[in-house]
Amino acid sequence: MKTGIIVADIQGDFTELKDGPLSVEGTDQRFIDEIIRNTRMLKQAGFPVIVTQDWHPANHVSFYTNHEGKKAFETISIQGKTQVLWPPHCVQKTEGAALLIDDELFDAVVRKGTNGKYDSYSGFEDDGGFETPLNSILKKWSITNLVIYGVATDYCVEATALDGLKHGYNVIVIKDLTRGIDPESTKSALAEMEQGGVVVFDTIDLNKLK
Ligand code: VGL
Ligand code: ZN
Repeated sequence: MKTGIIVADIQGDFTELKDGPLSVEGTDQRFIDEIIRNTRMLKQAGFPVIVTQDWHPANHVSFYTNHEGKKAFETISIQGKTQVLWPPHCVQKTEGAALLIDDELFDAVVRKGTNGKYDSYSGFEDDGGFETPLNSILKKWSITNLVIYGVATDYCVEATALDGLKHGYNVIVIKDLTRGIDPESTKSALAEMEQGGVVVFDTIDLNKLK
């Protein structure tokens, strides 16, 4: 059994701290400091750390600005799937897409949502079924257990956690180190994860990790 840490989308555009266009409630300085403190602790304890990074081209399908007459947070259907139309965010190479975690605190970055045609909440694969390098990195490092936290609980964290189960990993989500976009869907995301077999802890207890 070997545990790997996945820190989801800690980027300025998702935070109140940086006044991001898609800022998630509760992502203030204190929250980011807690993310950094815990990530440093886990890294120092010897766990490999992988961060995901939402990384969209400017013409990305999920931006409402790329759909005439649509407003932010309206939904459309793409190939039978509901797509939320977001304010433009995490555009490749922009300041808002940058990670708020120092390079020395992680071992790999997995970028997602890089194909303009597909959204990708999961760190494993996008809505078109194209895989990121995440699974092969985890396999290469013989990781069997995942600890996931970051933003957003109801999108990236949930999708990555459920995909982790699907790929055969044991998955733990740390509730106090996640923040969600919508209170209702955040609540149901936590319930769905637990029903699916994700273990939800409030905080990190090093004694419970292997
Ligand atoms: C995400 C909204 C838009 C996420 C990405 O990964 O949580 N949420 N893009
Ligand atoms: Zn996105």
